[in-house]
Amino acid sequence: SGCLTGTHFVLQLDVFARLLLPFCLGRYGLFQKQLTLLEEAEGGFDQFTRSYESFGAHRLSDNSMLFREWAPAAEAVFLTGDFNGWDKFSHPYKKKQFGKWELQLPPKEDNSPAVAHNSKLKVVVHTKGGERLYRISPWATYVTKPSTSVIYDWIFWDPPHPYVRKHPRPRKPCSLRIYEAHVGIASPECKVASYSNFTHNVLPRIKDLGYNCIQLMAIMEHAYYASFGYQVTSFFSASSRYGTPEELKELIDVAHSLGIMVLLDVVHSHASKNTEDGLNHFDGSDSCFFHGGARGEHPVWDSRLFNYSSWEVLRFLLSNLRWWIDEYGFDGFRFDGVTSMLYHHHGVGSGFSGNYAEYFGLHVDEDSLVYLMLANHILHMLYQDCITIAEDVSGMPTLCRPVQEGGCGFDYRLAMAIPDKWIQVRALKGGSIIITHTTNVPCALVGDKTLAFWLMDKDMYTNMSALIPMNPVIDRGVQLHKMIRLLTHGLGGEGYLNFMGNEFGHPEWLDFPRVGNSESYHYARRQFNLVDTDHLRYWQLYVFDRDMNRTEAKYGWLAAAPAYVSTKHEGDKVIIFERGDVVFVFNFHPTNSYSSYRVAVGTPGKYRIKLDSDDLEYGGHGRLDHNTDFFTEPIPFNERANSMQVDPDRPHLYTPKVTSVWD
Ligand SMILES: *[C@@H]1O[C@H](CO)[C@@H](O)[C@H](O)[C@H]1NC(C)=O
Ligand SMILES: *[C@@H]1O[C@H](CO)[C@@H](O)[C@H](O)[C@H]1NC(C)=O
Ligand SMILES: *[C@@H]1O[C@H](CO)[C@@H](O)[C@H](O)[C@H]1NC(C)=O
Ligand SMILES: CC(=O)N[C@H]1CO[C@H](CO)[C@@H](O)[C@@H]1O
Repeated sequence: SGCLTGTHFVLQLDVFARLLLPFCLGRYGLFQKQLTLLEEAEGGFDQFTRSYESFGAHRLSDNSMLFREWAPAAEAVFLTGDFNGWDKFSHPYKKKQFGKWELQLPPKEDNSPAVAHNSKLKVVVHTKGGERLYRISPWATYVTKPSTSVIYDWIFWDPPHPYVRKHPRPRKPCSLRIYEAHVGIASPECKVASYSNFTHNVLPRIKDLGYNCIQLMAIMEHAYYASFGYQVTSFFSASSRYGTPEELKELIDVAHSLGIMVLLDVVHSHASKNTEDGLNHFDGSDSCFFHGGARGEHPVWDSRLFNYSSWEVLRFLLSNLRWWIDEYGFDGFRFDGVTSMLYHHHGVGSGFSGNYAEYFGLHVDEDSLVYLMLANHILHMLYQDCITIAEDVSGMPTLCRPVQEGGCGFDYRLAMAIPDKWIQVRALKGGSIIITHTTNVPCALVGDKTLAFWLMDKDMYTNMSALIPMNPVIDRGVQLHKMIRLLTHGLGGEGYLNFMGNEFGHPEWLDFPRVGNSESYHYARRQFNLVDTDHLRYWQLYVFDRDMNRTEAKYGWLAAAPAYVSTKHEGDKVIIFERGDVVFVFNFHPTNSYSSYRVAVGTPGKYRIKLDSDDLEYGGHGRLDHNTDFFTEPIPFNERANSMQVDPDRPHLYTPKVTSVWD
């Protein structure tokens, strides 16, 4: 699980506004300039950002066909495919202005289109150096990998009965509870699972768990499965590994019918280096879509970096965003790799300490910053309920401020390792809780143990049965797993993100089939069968996750102001905070129990236990009486006007456990 933070992180920085203002004004000026250019371009930015309607391959209403590409360094461009018996020279594109190429084909004699649905195509690029290159259109909407080849095919996708959306998009919720999912690993079987399986087998679980948003990873086609979707080769193609485009559209539509929004994990920070089935060297040059030279290569990811100052790159990427929303029905994006985009050093080898010089200066890449501002501006203007999340580890201030203030305009930031964010949690350092492992950030997750496995390790193989008494490792692990999730949920930010499987304490780790593990799918799956086996404790962890979300849905702490932490006692390992009308009480101590523990409370009144990780149903010990009324007393404590004694009538505040009490 991870957490999302929106504006409140930045609010604290308003004192520094005078410091930041000149930079923000500068950034806003650059943004305004680009926006004005876009508005004056080719029919305004609405049309510009729908360029997927004219680039690539299209059947027009009269069944004639239009093909368009941008290949500024090409000498000549041809279209070849099933339709012309793979003739390399019979169908040349016409050279247009600004490096564009166009080809029009009239309908056939029987008025059917020249290129049929599901037939294969390729762009043939002749370079000035005399090379002949076979390419997939960067705008291809469907690409498949034949079993006989390692290179993808470009398929012209134009189904006679396209999927028609039946359900309206859900409105943006106040509290965002995100289920992060990867379709391919979403089954217990040792193979790639499908969109349809996800629709029928996983969506009902997500609904039951009380999540109101799904973040789908690894959708944009990536030739290398083990890249976890982060080495994108075809930006407009939904991965064909899991099924057809129509099946993904159905998945999203069904999610909408359940009141669940769907976000795409969008990778605009870099691109795969592949040439024959990727974007790299599309026209034979180093600089088409990407920066030429060293600036165009990521120092660590072995991938290409976009030239965001290029007009055609803006067209491509902005149109890409609209494509996923308009064509597929996605409701927003998590932008991957924002840290890498924001800085010329790509965050490599530089820790971020929170010093302002780190965020404002020459090492900030203003081209990509302006790109992100444009993307957020356009998305929020065109789609009222669109949600954008930045994956940023640097803590760049203003990321979630409106574009008009010189900010980047994101709704949320995925808070991963911002030390400042976890000040409250530092009270626990050196204790037995491993807080950094709560962030199930995909990159860190691959090859890394799941949270449950960190806590319980090999004991999970033998001692997860609910029919035998818990051994000490399982007992501590099961209790901590719930407490860490609730702590993240309550304290983390303005949203909550859970990686698929963590809700039931998925064991082991993730690893994709690759040469190094003999192409094994053993760890590239989610063992939903574990939670479906009712005598195992996974079910107990699952039910806690469900009830945690449902409780949040009722009391809305994610949408409330940041938590007020009244107690963070290093020795006792107790942390107590209030958020909204809810008081959270955690005792992380491995052995200590406390009697009549005094809890500071802002709002006076009567409190009752509403969610208790020690509940028997959740694999707890059932030591708390939920029928007790806790009354506050006007006794000031820890800078709050009121306080109450938790568990006053009982000898102990048992451990380990967590209690949430509220009015
Ligand atoms: C998809 O789901 C069905 C059951 O609904 C199952 O039989 C099949 O094996 C699943 N396939 C994959 C790849 O998950
Ligand atoms: C990026 O694109 C701009 C605009 O087309 C161009 O002037 C510039 O040279 C490109 N930068 C690199 C490093 O290729
Ligand atoms: C549970 O784990 C203990 C070690 O802590 C082991 O001795 C025992 O055999 C396990 N129980 C079962 C039922 O396997
Ligand atoms: C998306 C979802 O399932 N939300 C549910 C969460 O739990 C509350 C309380 O049980 C329900 O009212 C929501 O519909």
